[in-house]
Parts: sequence; structure tokens; C-alpha cells
Amino acid sequence: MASSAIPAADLRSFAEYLKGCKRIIALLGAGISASSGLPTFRGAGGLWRSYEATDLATPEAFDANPDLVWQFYSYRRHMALKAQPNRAHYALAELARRNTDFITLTQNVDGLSPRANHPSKQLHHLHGSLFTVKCTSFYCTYSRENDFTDPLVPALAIPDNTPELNPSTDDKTGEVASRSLSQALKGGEIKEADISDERVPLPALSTDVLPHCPKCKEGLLRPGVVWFGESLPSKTLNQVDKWMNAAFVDLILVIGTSSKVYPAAGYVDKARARGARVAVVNMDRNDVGSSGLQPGDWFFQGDAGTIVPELLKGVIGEV
Ligand code: BJW
Repeated sequence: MASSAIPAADLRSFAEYLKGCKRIIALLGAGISASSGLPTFRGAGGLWRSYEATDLATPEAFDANPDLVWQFYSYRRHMALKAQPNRAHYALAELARRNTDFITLTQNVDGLSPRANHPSKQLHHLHGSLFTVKCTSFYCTYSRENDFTDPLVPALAIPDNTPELNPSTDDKTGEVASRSLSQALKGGEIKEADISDERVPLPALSTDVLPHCPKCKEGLLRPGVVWFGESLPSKTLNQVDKWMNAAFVDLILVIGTSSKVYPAAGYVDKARARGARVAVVNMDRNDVGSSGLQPGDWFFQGDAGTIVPELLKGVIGEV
């Protein structure tokens, strides 16, 4: 049973505290969606065709190789659409319905929290969405949200000989899906320990066949996500700051993030400074952020999809 993995005393003290909490914030990272079988960014689940996923998440990578970066994002869109929200996404959505002073900041771009019907006013997307596209032309402001077309253009279709990219909730770390991504264009059978060190040549795609702006007709479209060196959406940051500064904060839940990317990771210390106790849910005990754990914090080690519903059960019931 899920709860047996959580030390009983910690579960009890957390559940007791949670019942008295009013203002709660959650910070989500790729680990919550690893519970749905999607790859993470760092660690074993963080390779795509032997590229570091984070090397592809930059404006420089897109400028230099828009076809490589578009293929990376096209696979990610495809996998995210096939994945299903897990019990952690549903549990947080339910907590939001029961407590309108609970907000969630997600770094994830996969759309799984909205698909779990998380109330949208209480969900802030810090790093954008895979399903937004925007024009790269300096002179054009075109942007389109909630475009779930797969593939976006014929050239980005997943080749027929690709092993099925089926994220599975049996894969709690996203590693299997990450291997699928790595192997995808090889057309080969995916074996358990098969993470290639070679960079397999991608089909070179001419810029002409990549998605273009329907408004200005000239600019290349790009994924509506936030890459390294880019600003996070200012409207979102302002809304979060307003909430944060309105009153003291009781609790911050830090779920499935390596807490290495800023400004997102900085919300833990901001919440702490507003009085919050911190509860971290992660597979890796080392991923607790730069200021570490402090007295009064909780660390729950394991799969978010199992642990989060267990932690929230006393307030939201079974999901
Ligand atoms: C499980 C699990 C299971 C696995 N259950 N857990 C201050 C200090 C130093 C640097 C900076 C700073 N401020 C800004 C910077 C620069 C930079 C930065 O942070 N760099 C650091 C890496 C050093 N930040 C930026 O550039 C940001 N922009 C900015 O600050 O603008 C202003 C500015 C501009 C110029 C100069 C200075 C300031 C933008 C950051 C954008 C990040 N973008 C990405 C890509 C998004 C699009 C896409 O998805 O492709 O966001 S990178 C990638 O990392 C993605 C993620 O959202 C983000 C965080 O990763 P996350 O979610 O934590 O995933 P992982 O893989 O790292 O961790 C998964 C965790 O899950 C692990 O801990 C596992 O153990 C765990 N896990 N299975 C529970 N089943």
C-alpha cells in the first residue's frame, strides 16, 4: 500500500499541519509528470537522442538548428498528448477546488495539470506550454494557444517505423519514455538498457517545411515555452508576487523538481520568508534546493503520483 512507503510519524505530522493550513503554494517540476511516464530533463530520464534536453531548450539552439529543436518539441508534444494525468495531478486539482487560497506554480509545459481539470485561475505556468506557438519575427506578435494538432506540419510527423511512444504510468521516472525518444528515429527495437552514446543523424528538414506564421507569412513559428536566458511571463510573475505578498504563507509543496532552475526554484525561499513550512516530494534525497532542508520541513522520498494523494487525503479524500 502506498502509505507504507511514507514514514508514519512524518505522514501524521504533515497531515495534522495541513488541516490547519490556509495559504498553500505548490511548485511542480518534471518529476510529477514522470509519474505519467514523461521524461524529465536531468539525470537518466533527461536525454534525447543523446543530446542533453537542456541544451535544446535555448534560443541559440533554435537559431542554429530550428529543425532539430522542432523535432525535439514535436516528439514531446506527441508524448504529452498520449500521456495521462496521474493521481498527483488530480489530487492537487481537488485541493485547489476545496481551497481557493491554494495556488500552483508549474514549470511543466505538458498540459497534464489542465487536463486534470486543475482550476485555471489557481494554476500558473512559469515556463509556458508545448501547445502554444508564437512567431519569431521581431515585427510580429502572433501567438496561438491550445493548439493540439499533432503533427503541427506534415514534416514533423513521427516516422512510420518509429517505436510507439507510449508514456506509461508504470514508468515512474520517465526513463523508458526518454529511451523511446532517444531511439525514435533509429526505427530500432527499444531494449531495456539501450541509451545510445552516438548522435544518430536526424533527417535534415529545410526551414521551408517547418511551421510558419499564418499572420506575417514570413516568420518561423517556435514553441511557446521559456528557454534559458528568456524572461518568464511577466503577467504570471506579477500575479504570483501579488498572492505571495498578500499575507503569510502556511506551506509550500515542492513536487518533482530538481530545484536548479531560477527564478522558479527561488519561490521556496520566498515562501519560507513569508512563514511557510516546506514539504518536498522527490525520488532523489539530494534534490532539495540550494538552501537544503531546515527544521520543520518534511522530505517524502518516492513517486509523486503515489505520495501526493496520500499526503492530501486527510483534506481531499480519495482521488
Ligand atoms: C521525481 C520522479 C517521480 C523524477 N516523483 N520526483 C539565479 C542563479 C543562477 C542562474 C540563474 C538565476 N536566475 C536566472 C538564472 C539563469 C537560468 C537558470 O536558472 N540557470 C540555472 C540552470 C543555473 N534561468 C533562466 O534563464 C530563466 N530565465 C530568467 O531567469 O530570465 C531572466 C534572466 C535572463 C537572462 C539572464 C538572467 C536572468 C529561464 C529558465 C527557463 C527554463 N526552461 C526549461 C525548458 C522549458 C521548455 C521545455 O520544457 O522544453 O524549463 S529548462 C528545464 O528545467 C524546464 C524545466 O521546467 C526546468 C526545471 O526542471 P525540473 O522540472 O526541475 O526537472 P528536472 O529534470 O531537473 O528534475 C526532475 C526531478 O524530478 C528530479 O529531482 C527527480 O529526482 C524528480 N523525479 N521522477 C517524484 N516519479
